[in-house]
Amino acid sequence: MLPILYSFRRCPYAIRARLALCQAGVSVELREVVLARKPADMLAISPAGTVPVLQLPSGEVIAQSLDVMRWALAQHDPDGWLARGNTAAQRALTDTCDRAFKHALDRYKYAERHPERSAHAWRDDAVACLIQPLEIQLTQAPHLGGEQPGLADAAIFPFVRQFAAVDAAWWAASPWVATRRWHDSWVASALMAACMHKLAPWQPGAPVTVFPPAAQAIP
Ligand SMILES: N[C@@H](CCC(=O)N[C@@H](CS)C(=O)NCC(=O)O)C(=O)O
Repeated sequence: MLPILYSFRRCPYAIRARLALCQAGVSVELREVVLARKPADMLAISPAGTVPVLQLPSGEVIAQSLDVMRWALAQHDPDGWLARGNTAAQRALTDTCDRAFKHALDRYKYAERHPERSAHAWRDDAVACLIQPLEIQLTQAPHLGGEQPGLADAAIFPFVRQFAAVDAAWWAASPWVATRRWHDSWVASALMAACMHKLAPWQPGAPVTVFPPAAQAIP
């Protein structure tokens, strides 16, 4: 019996979990969720109802995306992501991504729901808290992990991807050259391609979808 991952294709938390599972080559049963119609099986194991949620064969439930990443890489970590992505500075940057940056990103993305400030004001907040610090780091080395990516790169990238997509023309002309290069290399990566397959929403009794696709699994 495989672990079961409830996931949503476009959710940045779920993308980071899938990136780590794919990097680790740890197979799970992937269940694509529609957030407006969460499956009862998922709510039964995780009443908070957020994705990703991983249910292990033992019954243990891992309901935080960073914990899913660490669990996967603890099984198999071929490129040393855990060691490369675990400095205090990287943890602080990941925390900023999940809190202040996500807060500003959601308001930049849906500015019409937050008329108290302009979209540009939210974007400025997002730049100040995460994009500028990222740019400083990524000017010194191509990845947060150094010459190679690590845990923090994979944890933060899906959120920057969302940020970049809000206004792609602005992003393409922005001064964040090193961060754009880093972002583009992740967008073009085989790992992302393997993580972004479109799936029909899961329903009870549906055939099992194994993730990652066979080529990425541990032989
Ligand atoms: N702290 C959680 C946050 C996960 C989260 O908030 N996921 C969003 C989707 S991107 C969600 O499931 N929201 C619940 C909903 O929209 O009903 C984690 O790291 O896994």
